[in-house]
Amino acid sequence: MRLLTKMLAALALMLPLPAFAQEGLEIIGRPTDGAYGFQPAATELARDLHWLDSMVLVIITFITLFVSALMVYIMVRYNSKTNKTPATFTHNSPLEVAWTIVPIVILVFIGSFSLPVLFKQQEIPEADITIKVTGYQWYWGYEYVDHEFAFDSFMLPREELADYGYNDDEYLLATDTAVVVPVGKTVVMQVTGADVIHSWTIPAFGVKQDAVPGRLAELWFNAEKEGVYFGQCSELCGKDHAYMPITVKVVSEEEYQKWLDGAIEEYAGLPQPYQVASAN
Ligand SMILES: [Cu+2]
Repeated sequence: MRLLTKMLAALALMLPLPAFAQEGLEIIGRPTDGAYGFQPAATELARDLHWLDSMVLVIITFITLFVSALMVYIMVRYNSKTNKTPATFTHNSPLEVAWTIVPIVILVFIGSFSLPVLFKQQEIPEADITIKVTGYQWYWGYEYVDHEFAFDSFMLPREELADYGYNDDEYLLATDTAVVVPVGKTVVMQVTGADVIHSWTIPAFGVKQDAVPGRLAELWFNAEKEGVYFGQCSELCGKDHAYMPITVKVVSEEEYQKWLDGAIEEYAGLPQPYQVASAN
């Protein structure tokens, strides 16, 4: 009996404890079968993107309807039956000026809304938490640079989902370890690749960044709601590209501190910088 207790205790120590931080967390950022449109926005950046998308969609709809109506009108009014003697002129200066100026005005109008959104994404604010993420063939590595620990994150095989508290339909989304961040804090992700180009994204946060070997790009987000959010590698990176998902858990500050203490204990010291062995 004592042996069994000891064995169970040893087994418990081997389990990746921080992976269980999603207990009681709602799964928010995930694709929905048969749905279209965006996942619910969990950051200001994502809300901006959704608004921009709706605004551009309205403009596109008007342009499409206008052009279609013009084409139909011309087909009906100027076909060879109804218009036996076609006009022979080749230029109409006022018309040409109009169809040059009007699209310019429309593009400048769209740009005046899209550029501020782009700048908001690309101007990286002061970080509360900095995490370096490295894309590997075919998994992600995370380094909490402020606390000098790192861990890798692999997709969970179907038969292990339940062990980690996930449902069967979270297959291809859930990972063994997850990026854990506190709610309402500015997180800066430094994104790079170790072998080929990968791309790190969480759709509900409105962020996506190519992970290019030899370059360190940055993205930032400030998640507004506690929950579990999923993403998937978004740059074709080889045969297992579809099997390197991303899991981010947004938790309360208190939960984060608890997780951090456990994670530091479990992962501290990784990756080790090269050290020359001491002579004594
Ligand atoms: Cu990939």
